[in-house]
Amino acid sequence: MIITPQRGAKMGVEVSELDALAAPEEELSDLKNLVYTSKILVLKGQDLSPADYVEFGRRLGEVETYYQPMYHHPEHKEIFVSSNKKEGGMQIGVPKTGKFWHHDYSFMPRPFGLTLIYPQVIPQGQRGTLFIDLEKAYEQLPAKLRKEMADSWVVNSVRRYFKIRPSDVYRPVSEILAEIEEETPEVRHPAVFPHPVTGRPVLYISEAVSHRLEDAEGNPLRDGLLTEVLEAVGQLDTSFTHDNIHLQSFEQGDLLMWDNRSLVHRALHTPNPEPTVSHRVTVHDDHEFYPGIERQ
Ligand code: 7UC
Ligand code: FE
Repeated sequence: MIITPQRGAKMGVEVSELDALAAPEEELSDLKNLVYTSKILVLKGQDLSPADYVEFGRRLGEVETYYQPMYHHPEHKEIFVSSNKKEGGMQIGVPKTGKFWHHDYSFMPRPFGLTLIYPQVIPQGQRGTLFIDLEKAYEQLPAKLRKEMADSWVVNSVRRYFKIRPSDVYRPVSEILAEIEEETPEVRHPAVFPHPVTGRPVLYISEAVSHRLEDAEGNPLRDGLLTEVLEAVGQLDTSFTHDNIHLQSFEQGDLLMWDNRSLVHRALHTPNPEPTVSHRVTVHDDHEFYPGIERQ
C-alpha cells in the first residue's frame, strides 16, 4: 500500500497498490486509521466485481443494507445503486441521489462510520463529489457559535429528500408523508460529539436532514442558530466557492472511502443525459458512532 497526499487538495490521500481482498488484516486496520485522519481515501486501480466489493466492505466491518429496496443492486442488496442508465429498458437503482449536503443515514437511529463509493460509469462532463470537513469547520467556527453549539442536540429527518417511488404514483401526498413519518420517524443526535478515533469534536448537522436544534432537555435553541452555523461552515453556499468546500473528482478504477462522521457530502450530477452509474457500500466500523449511542 502506497500513500500519497492529493496535491493541492484540502483533504484526502491516494492509496495505490492495495489488494482489497488479499491485503493482510494489519494493512486494513492501517487503512481504517488513515481514513479518520485523512478523511477521504482514493483507492486507485481497483477492479472488483460487485461480489468482491461487498466482500471488501465486510472486511472493513458490518455492512449496512439501505432500508429502501428501490436502491438495491439486483444481485447484491448490500450495494446502493445511483444510476440514470436504463438496462434492458429497466431502471436499476435511483437517479440523482444525494444532490444536497448530508451525512449518509444521519436520519436513522444508528448511522455508520464509513461510506464507500465505487463509480462504475463516469460521465465526461461534471463529475465528482463535494465535501466539507465538519471536524475542521467546528474548530474554525467563531467562538460564540461554537459555545452555543457545544452541548446541543439536532433533530433529523429524511422527509425533505425522500424520493417518490414509481409505486407512489397516484397516491395522495398526505398518505406518503404519513408513511415517511411512520417508517423513518425523526431522530435526535448530539449536534457535536467527540470523534471516537481522533478525539476531536465533530459538528454533526446538515442542510438536507437537520431540522432543529435543542438543548439536552429538548427545549428549542434560539431561532436562526441552525441557519447561522450551516452558513458559517459552507453548507448554504450555492456557488460552492466557500473555503471549506473540497471537490473530489475520480477516474475509472478509483474507489472512494470516507469518514461519514466528520464529512458532509453532496453529489454533483451531470445536467445532460450522459450515463452515470455509481455503487455504494456502507459500513459500521469498530467504534460506537458517538459515545453512548447504543444505550440511547
Ligand atoms: O436518494 C437519495 O439521495 C438517498 C438519500 C435520501 N439518503 C442517502 C443516505 O444514506 O442518507
Ligand atoms: Fe450520500
